[in-house]
Amino acid sequence: MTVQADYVWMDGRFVKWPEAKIHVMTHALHYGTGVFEGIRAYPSDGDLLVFRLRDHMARLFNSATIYQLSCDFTAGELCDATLELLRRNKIQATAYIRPIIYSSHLDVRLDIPKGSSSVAICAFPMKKLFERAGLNACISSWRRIDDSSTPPLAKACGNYINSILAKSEASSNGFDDAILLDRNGLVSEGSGENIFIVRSGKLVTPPLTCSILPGITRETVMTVAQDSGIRVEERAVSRAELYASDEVFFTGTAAEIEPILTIDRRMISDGKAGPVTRKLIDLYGKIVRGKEPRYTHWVTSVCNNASLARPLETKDTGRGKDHTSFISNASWSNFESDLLRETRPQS
Ligand code: PY5
Repeated sequence: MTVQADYVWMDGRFVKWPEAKIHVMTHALHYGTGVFEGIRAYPSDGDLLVFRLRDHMARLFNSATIYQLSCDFTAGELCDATLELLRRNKIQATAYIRPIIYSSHLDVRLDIPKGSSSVAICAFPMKKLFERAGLNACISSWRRIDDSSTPPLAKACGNYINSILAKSEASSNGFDDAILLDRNGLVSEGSGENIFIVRSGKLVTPPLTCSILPGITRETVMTVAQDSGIRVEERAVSRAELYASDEVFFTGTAAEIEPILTIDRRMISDGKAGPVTRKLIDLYGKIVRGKEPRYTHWVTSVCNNASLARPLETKDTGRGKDHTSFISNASWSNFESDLLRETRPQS
């Protein structure tokens, strides 16, 4: 699969796709010094709707802060640039959007000098991530990176070397994707997706302390499930518990909600997508297309340049009061209490 469109937005300019190039000595190419986002847009009633655009840009700035990467544009300006790029590329099909802030200086030194980063946005048509509906997954022999080395909380380019080791191993062994365990052997996430299990009608997902990316689809599913009366629990999940779950699914912007039918060749329940997963897939499909009135604040219209529910503010920095709205309050407080537990001296 190669992707393509007419224009790429680079540091404030619209550049023709074949001319959107960088030098081979670019720091980010050698050292992975960049942070990025994956965002989707869906066609709906002659319009194109971008899903949780502001939340993705907020996470981008959060990741940039962790690596001290500067950006000459505000989150609001990047949102506006994304909408204009989608219009210029005349995209009418399901699309994927890739903003990236990266260290663009040409040097071998490992530090990132102030003002030496660039920002670009690509937007192109992209259908499903997985060819198959319902996945055969395996537990990776590679462990997930963790907060003490390269924090998974940041969506940093370099982190993906870990995902790529896991995904390549899974593919070469005939699986669709890998599930990584964290340094303690607990379930963390997929190579590019968060993971949920269903037990007795309740949703369970690993907490932020299990080395996960705080996924925006994860937060969406948790909110929507709770609003629909499904109980959601964030807690550690063991490898064996995965095998014995009623249902297992991945969530991610690119993957959307994807059922996992087997893990390490063990069938999950009857080997078909379960009722909770199917219900969430159905709801998610409506929400991203602006068909669920309760969640229209999550979609931004490309035609009208605004959220269906409230106008887009263009002058925020991405670090405003709601800059962590992509992480639920419950996730943050679980994260904080787990951290306290970990750092408290053992009696
Ligand atoms: N975990 C990892 C390691 C991810 O890369 C992703 C997203 C997620 C979880 C899910 O996060 P979100 O729901 O916010 O998308 N992965 C990218 C994506 O666009 C890249 C996949 C190829 O889905």
